[in-house]
Amino acid sequence: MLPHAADEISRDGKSLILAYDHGLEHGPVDFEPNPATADPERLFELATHEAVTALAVQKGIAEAYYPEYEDDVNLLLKLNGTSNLWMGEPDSPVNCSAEYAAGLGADAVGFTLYGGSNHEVEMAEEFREAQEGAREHDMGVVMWSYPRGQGVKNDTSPDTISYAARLGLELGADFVKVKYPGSAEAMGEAVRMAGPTQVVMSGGTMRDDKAFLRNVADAIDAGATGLAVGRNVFQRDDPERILDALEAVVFQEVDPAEALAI
Ligand code: FBP
Repeated sequence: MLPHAADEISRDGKSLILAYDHGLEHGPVDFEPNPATADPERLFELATHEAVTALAVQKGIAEAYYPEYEDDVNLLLKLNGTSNLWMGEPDSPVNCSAEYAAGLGADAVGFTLYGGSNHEVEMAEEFREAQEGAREHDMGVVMWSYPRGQGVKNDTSPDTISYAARLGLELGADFVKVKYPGSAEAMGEAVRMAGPTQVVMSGGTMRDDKAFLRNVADAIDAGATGLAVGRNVFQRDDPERILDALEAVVFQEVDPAEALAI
């Protein structure tokens, strides 16, 4: 049974978070494959698709666009984020408080933690503030748990991803978003380490439909409860088509090959 706060951005215990913080994290280059997606309105429209349980955006986008969509889209507000222009040790400045997110109507908050970075200590302290603020306002907490920096040799090795998943549990996240560790077995171990914290798989750079859906199905089979995906949806020519297939694979557990034929 999910805590109420986590339930807000799930459906039947599964979640499909559409991530759209790329304008900050990577810059306009991520919109090049599908130029219409530079307009946040396009993503809010996509987020009304039945498969999408929440849209993750930064504060400025939420302020400008969410009022029009608050009845149709669940808002996952990222509280920190960093640009690709930053060349230092991984860090992610906090740009919004949990209180402010609640005022914007957020159902959940998102927070990036770079375990292993020289900035891990400050980031963990900032996460504490975000997590406790979210609890006060009955909002779910999603940790983008991305170990990287000087202390991390391989940021997608099974051991690293298991540790990333465990950080979510230890620090009080409802969901922990991790990169795929390369096999269903390793994903299963990460899920085990996360205990009651739900593991959602990160989308990554764009892959062909079949490979991507197979990867998603493997993660779900291994116990992940969904995914948080950006580029593998919005960079496609027809994002609605992949959302239809994801609805089948994530929520109906349809085989990927069959889902593509739907
Ligand atoms: P994708 O599905 O496009 O990989 O997005 C997931 C995400 O976590 C985004 O929320 C974020 O902008 C991006 O990946 C960060 O990726 P990285 O820091 O690895 O470049």
